[in-house]
Amino acid sequence: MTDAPHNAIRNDWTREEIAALFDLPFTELVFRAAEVHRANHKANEVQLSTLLSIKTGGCQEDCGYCSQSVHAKSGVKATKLMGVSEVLQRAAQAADQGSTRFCMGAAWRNPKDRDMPAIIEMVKGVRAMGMETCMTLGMLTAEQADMLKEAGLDYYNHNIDTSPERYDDVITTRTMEDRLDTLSNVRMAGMNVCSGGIVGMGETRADRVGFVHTLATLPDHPQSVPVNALVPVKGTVLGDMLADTPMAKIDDVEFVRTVAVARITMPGSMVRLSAGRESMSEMTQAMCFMAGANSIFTGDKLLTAPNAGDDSDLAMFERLGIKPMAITETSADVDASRMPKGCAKLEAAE
Ligand code: SAM
Ligand code: DTB
Ligand code: SF4
Repeated sequence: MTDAPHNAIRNDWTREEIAALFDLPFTELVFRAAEVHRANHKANEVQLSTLLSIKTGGCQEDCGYCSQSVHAKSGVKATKLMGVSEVLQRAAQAADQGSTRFCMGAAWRNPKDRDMPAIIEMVKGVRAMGMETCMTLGMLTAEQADMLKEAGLDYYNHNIDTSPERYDDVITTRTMEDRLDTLSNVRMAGMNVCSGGIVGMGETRADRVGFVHTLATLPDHPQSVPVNALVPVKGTVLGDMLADTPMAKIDDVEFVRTVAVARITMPGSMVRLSAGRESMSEMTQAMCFMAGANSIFTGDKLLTAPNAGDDSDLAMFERLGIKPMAITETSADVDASRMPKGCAKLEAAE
């Protein structure tokens, strides 16, 4: 195992090294992750991000976890792309609630060229509010990635979702290679890459090793790594599988381990405790923050699934002594001194 300094960036991690991290005694692993976290980030600050589904449902892809796939019987209704003014209104509300990051998601295999003008207006409008922008619209061509960069998009989210070995059991309509090509287009356009995946889909420890290994050995670490716990949705292949085999549900200790290993192997990245917080205790979330998670999605909804609300998150932060993070260092042109309103709320309460 490596004795490298806590801020050393390595892209040559082996699966054996990553497996050895997962195998550490739990408190030893979390302690090491906390050391790396403290050397690279403000340990008691967590970013508040808001998600908005700008185009819901009716997606042709067959991702086995997703309520928005036409192949799922989840009852999610398909909508058209939301208008620019409604998106900006929702972004303003998010800023008001203290979010410094606004993520817009569309249930598409890929954006069509005719959608790009509206998408670009959304990026420009949200950015003008001083928030960090992220979009997740499916696969991107190099040209579309350049257009989004030009519009000022800070991050593009496209998850690898799971290990290369497990991938084909989860999605058949696009390959892991397709996903890596999109990540390459985003990176080449000069945007920050946001890529992570889902744990708790009935995968093995070896799959979680392969998942982290794939991210940690990319040419550059994704600047942002969302770690989602599967939100089991009735009518999806994986949601139904989990309902039938409750033993497949990931336990909290293993979830925290995954966060810790992501933190140790990708020291400079934002590690985002994403979907699945609703079914986690405050203590499990606190362990995730200890192990290096430094961002959450707040608000009462993710894309289609319910989420813990703003007020309960601020109350949790207050109990844990965590401050909402101002804008992150990776979105260069946004005013770094902007204080989210959530901070003001907390300070007033002190
Ligand atoms: N359609 C685009 C795509 O898949 O590229 C963007 C939206 S998609 C919903 C974004 C990510 O959300 C997925 O890659 C997956 O990792 C995560 N996700 C979707 N449904 C989930 C669920 N039920 N539980 C946990 N994570 C989920
Ligand atoms: C990511 O990794 N997690 C977010 C974001 N990227 C777009 C999405 C979570 C979706 C959870 C299920 C839902 O709301 O439908
Ligand atoms: Fe479509 Fe994205 Fe859902 Fe897959 S995860 S079905 S691509 S919306």
